Amino acid sequence: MEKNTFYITTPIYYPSDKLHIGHTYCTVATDSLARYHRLKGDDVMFLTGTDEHGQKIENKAKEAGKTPKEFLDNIVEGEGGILDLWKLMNISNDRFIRTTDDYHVSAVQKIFRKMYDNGDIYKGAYKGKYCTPCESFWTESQLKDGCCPDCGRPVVDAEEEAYFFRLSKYADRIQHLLEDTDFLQPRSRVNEMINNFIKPGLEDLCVSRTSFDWGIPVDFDPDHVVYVWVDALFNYATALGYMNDQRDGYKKYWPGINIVGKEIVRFHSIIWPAMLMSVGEPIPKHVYGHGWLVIDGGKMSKSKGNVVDPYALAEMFGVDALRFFLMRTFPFGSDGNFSNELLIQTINTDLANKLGNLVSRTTSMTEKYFGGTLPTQREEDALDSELKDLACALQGRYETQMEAFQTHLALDEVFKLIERANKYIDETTPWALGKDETKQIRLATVLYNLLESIRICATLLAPFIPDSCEKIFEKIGACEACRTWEAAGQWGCLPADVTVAKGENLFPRVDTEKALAQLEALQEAQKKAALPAIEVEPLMEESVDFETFLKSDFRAVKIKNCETVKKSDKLLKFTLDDGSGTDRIILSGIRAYYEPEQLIGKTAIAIVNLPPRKMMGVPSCGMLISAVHKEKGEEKLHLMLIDDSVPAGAKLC
Ligand code: ME8
Repeated sequence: MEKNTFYITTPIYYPSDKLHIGHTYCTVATDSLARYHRLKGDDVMFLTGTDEHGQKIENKAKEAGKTPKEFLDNIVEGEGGILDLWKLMNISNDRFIRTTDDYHVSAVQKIFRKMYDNGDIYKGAYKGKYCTPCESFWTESQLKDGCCPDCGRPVVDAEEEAYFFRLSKYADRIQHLLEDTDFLQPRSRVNEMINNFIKPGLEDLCVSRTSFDWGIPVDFDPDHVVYVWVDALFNYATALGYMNDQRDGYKKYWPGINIVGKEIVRFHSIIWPAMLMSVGEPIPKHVYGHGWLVIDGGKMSKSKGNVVDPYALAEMFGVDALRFFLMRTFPFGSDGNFSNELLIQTINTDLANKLGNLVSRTTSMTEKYFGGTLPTQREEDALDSELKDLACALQGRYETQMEAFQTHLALDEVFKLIERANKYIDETTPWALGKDETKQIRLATVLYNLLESIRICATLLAPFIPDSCEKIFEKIGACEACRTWEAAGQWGCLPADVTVAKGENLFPRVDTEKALAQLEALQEAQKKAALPAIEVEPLMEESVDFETFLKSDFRAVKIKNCETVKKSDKLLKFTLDDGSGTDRIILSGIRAYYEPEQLIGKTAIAIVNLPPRKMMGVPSCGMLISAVHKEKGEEKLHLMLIDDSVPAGAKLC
């Protein structure tokens, strides 16, 4: 029988920085959907990748002192880069596209030309509002409080010669697509698109730029580079060989499903189908706009220093625990508030207490009472049917939710059975049966029912936590044939004389306090790392008149003695030769930076005509001059020391 094909994609992420938990969330969700379809026997093509052109990347590379390609290669393919992250997270993508790949570059040039030749792209002049970080042009009416409606940052007036795509021509067809079909999901996103973008009138879209170089050149007008969205959106097609012969599968897999975050739904549900209509290709089956993971109600951002690092979390809690948390906790179509407490709570409640306990109790009792292998006789009881009925109905319920992209609800269904099975243990009290010689067959029946429930749950959990489910299958003695989609809909697949192996604990409980402290320390370190390497105070805007300046008497001074000040951990007391013949005493708050002995005999600079000021009971007559700056947020101070050949009392002018 020919398999159904299933094509699914994540957005292609900007490799301008390391990816964070938000990107990981989308990729894990898409991976779970891809794995679910593979489990069902579909021929799956799962694509992810990176969106590598544009001004932001060009600027970042410059900042790093690298060429864009060097910069990108490091972030994408380098150690700890994007490919490594997906490997770590057990992402099962079949392909990975980089928009700098040759086949994509030449295909985009052909696509651009095709739209130009058919009259959908024309040359004009762009005057508009431009958001540099988002690389988006906006119309006045789309701005929110005069700022970019996506990121809220200020926009600038921009004008340049540019090519335009006739988006307006497709307005009616797009409106129909959004309103009358199930193309865009969840449905709640449709109104937003209609009200914010279609109703105010679709304007033609700027699709080329001349103000930066890091992009795909328009081959018939090389002053222009293809502006980000034509380049980015068509990745989903070129990766399958559309307009190139270096990749294949377009005929087989197209059209597919694009999973995207809510902020790029506009591009995927309006611009993307219009461009496909223009080149005469089928539009995606669905675009699904998932919600954001937010922190304290706001978006994560590097500059706020609140970006959550998936590497650190996976290392601390395990990859499957992190995957599970992301998929179990946040309803896929809505925003969700990320917190470390919630992560730990989910691991402890669902994985350790519910699933982990069920597996370990069942396998350890099978070992304890039957040496690991169940006898084959059975003795049914009325208590069993409720568990079995729930287990047999699970697959259908799960499927309904998965087909509707309601991954969190699919997990809910699985956990209903897990919870029911734990309750079944309490009801049947196998430990009591174990003590009674005459109840051995009943005990074997109870344990078999539990193992079967676990098998069905593990099969349906496998798309979410594949490695852990593999281990569960090993523990409960499930053969390959017991792990299939078909078997998940049937009761009684495990052999009657099944052999189990308890083995190690799958999901150890997390010590909340310890883990939270560890995470906090990690986040502090991260915040610090995000601080600028060197920070100096901005120059003063207020000017000082020359006369006033000349009144300051700066002198070279020799440090005759330097000592700490009793009861002060800040001050050093300096005895100075200022050339006058009388010792000068100055106190300076630089104890944290110098040992007194270090400074004796050195030549420094002091202002000597400040009025004396008492500190810790000692009058200080003047001030020593230091240079200060911040390094990674930490104050640094350098006492200004000058050449020892300068005599005491020499005036600085
Ligand atoms: O927009 N919560 O790339 P990008 C949930 N290159 N998901 C999040 C998230 C968060 N806090 N932050 C990011 C781009 N994401 C373009 C896409 S596609 C042709 C071009 C996820 O690196 C979410 O899926 O900014 C979002 O849409 C995507 O990362 C944006 O990644």
